Amino acid sequence: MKITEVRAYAHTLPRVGDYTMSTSSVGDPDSTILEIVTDSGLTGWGEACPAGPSYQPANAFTIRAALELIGPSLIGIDPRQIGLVRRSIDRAVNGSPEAKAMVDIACWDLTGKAYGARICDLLGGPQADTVPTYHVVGIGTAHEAAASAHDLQSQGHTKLQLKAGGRHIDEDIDSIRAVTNVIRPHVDLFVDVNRGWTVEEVIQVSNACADLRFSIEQPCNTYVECARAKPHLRHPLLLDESAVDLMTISAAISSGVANGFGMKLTRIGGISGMRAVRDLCEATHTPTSFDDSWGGDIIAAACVHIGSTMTEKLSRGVWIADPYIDGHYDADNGPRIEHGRIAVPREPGLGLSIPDGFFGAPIASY
Ligand code: 0XW
Ligand code: MG
Repeated sequence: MKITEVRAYAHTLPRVGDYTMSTSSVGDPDSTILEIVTDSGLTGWGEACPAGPSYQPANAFTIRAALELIGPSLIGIDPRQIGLVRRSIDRAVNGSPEAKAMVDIACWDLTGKAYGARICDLLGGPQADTVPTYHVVGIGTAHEAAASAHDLQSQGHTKLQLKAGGRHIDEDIDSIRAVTNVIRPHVDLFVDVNRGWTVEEVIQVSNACADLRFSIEQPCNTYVECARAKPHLRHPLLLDESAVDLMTISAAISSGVANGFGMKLTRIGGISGMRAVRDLCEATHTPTSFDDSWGGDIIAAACVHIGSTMTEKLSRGVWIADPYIDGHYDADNGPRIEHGRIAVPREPGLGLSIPDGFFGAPIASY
C-alpha cells in the first residue's frame, strides 16, 4: 500500500451553545480534516480542531501551513509503517504537533482498514464496549453551576469538570461549593482553570475549599507555576496544557507535581503519542483523560479508541465535543454520549463511514 495523495479540507463545526474557558472562548470551531488516499483504494481520515484561535499555540491557519510541508513528504510511503511516516514528517517540519497528529490518526485508520481491525484492537484491545466520559459545567453563577451539575448527574454522568478562572476567585469558590453540595456519591469532580489562576490564587482557593473533595486541573499558566503551587495545595493537581511531551509528563510524575493528566491527542502526537502516555500512566498508576481541544467524529473516534484500552480505574474519561456540535460526519457511527458513556466504534480503523463529498472541495491537495 502506498500513499498517492493527501487532501486537506476546512470544516466549520456547527456549534450548539456557548463554551467559554478562563482565558478564551471557542467561537465557531474551524476544523482541519485530512484525507490520505492510497493506491489500494482505501483512504484514512485525520482531524485537528483548536478550541478557538487563542486557546493553544496552534490555530487553523498554522495547522494548514504545516501541511504544505508535510503533505508532499508522505507521497509513496506505506501508511501502515507509522514509525517511518513519523520520521519522514519530522524531517519535513519541526514542531507542528497538531498537523502531525492528523497524519498519525489517518495512518492508524488506514492500518486498521487494511488489516480489518479496529484501532482499539491494534492497541491491545478495549477494556469494555463503552468508555466513560466527563462533561463540562461551564463558567456561570453558583446557582447555574449547581443546576447544571444536578442535571448532568441525572443524565448519568459520573465525572464532572467545573470550569473556573477569568474572574475573582470568590466567584469560583462559590461555584465550587455550590456544585459540591449537589455532587452525588461515586461522582468525581475536577475544577479546570485552563491556566487562569496565579500561584497565589490557586493556593487561596485550595485552602478556602480544603474541606471539599475535588482535583484541580491546570490552575496556572506554566509548568513552573503549577510546580511552585503544588506543595501548598490541599487537592490533587492535574496537568493539561503544560503536559506538552513525554519528558515533561514523566518528570511531572516522578517529581510528584502531577497526580494525573488531561491529555489531548493532537498536542502529544496523535494516537501513537497518546499510546506512549497511556503506557507510562498505566506503569505509574497515574490517571489520565483522552481528549482533544475540539473537533468532530474523526478526532472523537480516535480519542475513544485509545481511551478504551486504558484500565478503567486509571481513565479520567474520554471528552468529545459532541454535546456542542449539531450533527455528525457519520450519522450512524459517529461517537455520541449516552448515560455518561460512549460506545466504542465497531468497524475497522476509526470505524467511520464518511459520505463522499461531505467536506466539499479540498482546500489543498498534495
Ligand atoms: C474539556 N476540554 C478537553 C475541551 C476544551 O478544549 C478544553 C479542554 C480541557 O479540559 O481543558
Ligand atoms: Mg483541561
